[in-house]
Amino acid sequence: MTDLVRFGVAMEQQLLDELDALIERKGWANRSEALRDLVRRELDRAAWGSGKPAVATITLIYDHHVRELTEKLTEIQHDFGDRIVSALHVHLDHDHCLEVIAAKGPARELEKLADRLTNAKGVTHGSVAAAALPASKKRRG
Ligand code: NI
Repeated sequence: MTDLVRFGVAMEQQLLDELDALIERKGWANRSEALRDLVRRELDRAAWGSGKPAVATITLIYDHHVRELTEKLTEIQHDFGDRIVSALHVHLDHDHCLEVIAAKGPARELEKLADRLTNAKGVTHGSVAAAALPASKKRRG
């Protein structure tokens, strides 16, 4: 773990009580761990839509009988071919497919990719989990 820096936080008693209740529910070890997680989550949210490096998984459920939908989803993925790391396709039942796509690149581009896929007509479920790509000490340039 990298060096930790201590700092003081002031907040209203009621807000602190709510934070402690949340910590209990979510299973964080302590307030510091909770604040670190919450700050990271907010940084991920802020990075989304920026040019910063990010990773994302895009989950889709769709009815493959919808006319030209499968072709459309494939075409979108080819447009972003160099951003897609891996894709998993599961034939859920006679009608439905589940697709999980892992992508890496500038957050703004991943957002575009996710929007196009999840908004495609016939996609019944679309969700995205995104995170700012953690800085790597080994990465150059
Ligand atoms: Ni399928």
